Amino acid sequence: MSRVVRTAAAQMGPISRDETRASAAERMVALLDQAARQGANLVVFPELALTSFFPRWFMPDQADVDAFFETEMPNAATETLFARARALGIAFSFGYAEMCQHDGKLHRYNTAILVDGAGQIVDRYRKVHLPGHPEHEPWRPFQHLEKRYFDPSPFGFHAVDTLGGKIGQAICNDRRWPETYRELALAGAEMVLIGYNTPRHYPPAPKHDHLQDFHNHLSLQAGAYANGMWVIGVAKAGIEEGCDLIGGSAIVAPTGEIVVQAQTLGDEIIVADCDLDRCAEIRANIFDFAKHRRPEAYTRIAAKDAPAKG
Ligand code: CDV
Repeated sequence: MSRVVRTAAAQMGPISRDETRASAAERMVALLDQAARQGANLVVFPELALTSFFPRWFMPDQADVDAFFETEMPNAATETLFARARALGIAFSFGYAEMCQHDGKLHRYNTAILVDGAGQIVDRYRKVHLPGHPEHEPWRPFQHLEKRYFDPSPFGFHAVDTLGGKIGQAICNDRRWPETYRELALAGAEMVLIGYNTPRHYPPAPKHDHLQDFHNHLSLQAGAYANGMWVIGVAKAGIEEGCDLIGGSAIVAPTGEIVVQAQTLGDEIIVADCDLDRCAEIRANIFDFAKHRRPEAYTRIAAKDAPAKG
């Protein structure tokens, strides 16, 4: 049986601070329709797809922060998106700021969900690697307060059975960490969906600004190749509230090759036929984990102590 997932990466252009969730969701429906016309079975949207990337603003009043969070999903703003995808039988994923209760406490996560073609949420991933800083740093041209506004996920990485294979998710900064892909590969993932919001300017190391697109593809391609899996990288791109976000959304094959890449910094669909059986090209050869992996030599990887300096 064929295990080809016709996958659309649905890059989104900027979302302004005053754009409503309903308007963002309408744009997502338009992209979904476009992907459906191209025969897609899966549509992948970016990180925090319903709102502007709000961690760029210091908001002393928690109520202003909480206004960017969703307490249920689907909700009034996204109901049409869920309904349209279900009518078309298309699976989709997107990121949003999630406020929820567990362990008797209130939590705020940077979350991505995967919804199957029947409209069921089959995976909910919370971002593990939260970049940035917890306190207001006025010297920066813009803030990156993910460490202040979100809890780091205690749930780790996982892969779910859907679309005829095993699919995993990660979010933005996670894609730079080799551990993300290896954990997902060990969980069996054959495809990883990764939305991102990446400013071109990185205030603590501005000399790397010209490398942002390179580092994006380097990470996605290395992760795909070293683990023999499909990686779908999807940007929110363009000038968002004065902040320049890179594009470069890409569908990367298990060989590490970019199969298709976005050409704009706006709302744009790119589509590729992702044959999950192609994972074996790498997994049955150079990265045959069972034959060649040496976990006994990797004990520092999961140790909690800080690594030796120098
Ligand atoms: N949304 C992100 O996680 N952005 C980070 C920035 C801060 C570097 C990223 O890794 O792209």
